Amino acid sequence: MSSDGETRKERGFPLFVSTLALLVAFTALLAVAFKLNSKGDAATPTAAAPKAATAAPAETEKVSLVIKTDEEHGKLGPEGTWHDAYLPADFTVHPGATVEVTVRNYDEASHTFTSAGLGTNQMIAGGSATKPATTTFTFTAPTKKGSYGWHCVMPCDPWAMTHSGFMKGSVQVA
Ligand SMILES: [Cu+2]
Repeated sequence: MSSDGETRKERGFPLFVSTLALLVAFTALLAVAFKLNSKGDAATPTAAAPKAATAAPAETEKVSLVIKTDEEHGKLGPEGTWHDAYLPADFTVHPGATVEVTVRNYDEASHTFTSAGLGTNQMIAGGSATKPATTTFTFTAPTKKGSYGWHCVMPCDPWAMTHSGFMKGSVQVA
């Protein structure tokens, strides 16, 4: 490596030019940034839009239930007999949530999902063992946490209608 004066002088000029170029580039960048910034200020109303979007979305919780009959071995009772049942009969939702319930009924008879506490009295259409009928309904979960009972008011399986976990159950708001 040579370190004489001539080499240093030769090196000095390109260094000066590149420094100048860098300075010009930096100034240009600053100018663009400033321009963008002032543009952003002008567009303040549009910049507020995403804020409104994040506050808006309502929380929707989806619940899927199936109804099967005693003949389809819906649910075995503790006394050893099969019964009509909502599967599952109990589920949990969050306070204040919009709950979308989808029920696939494999029973030819119709049932209901009735609950004064949840504000629901939904008829569930009859289907068949091979082609279930699908009913979708929505309710708003109470804001107060707790256990909310529901039951089926259609005369179906008398034992199931009086036993929790079959044609009645509870929704936990937690
Ligand atoms: Cu029923």
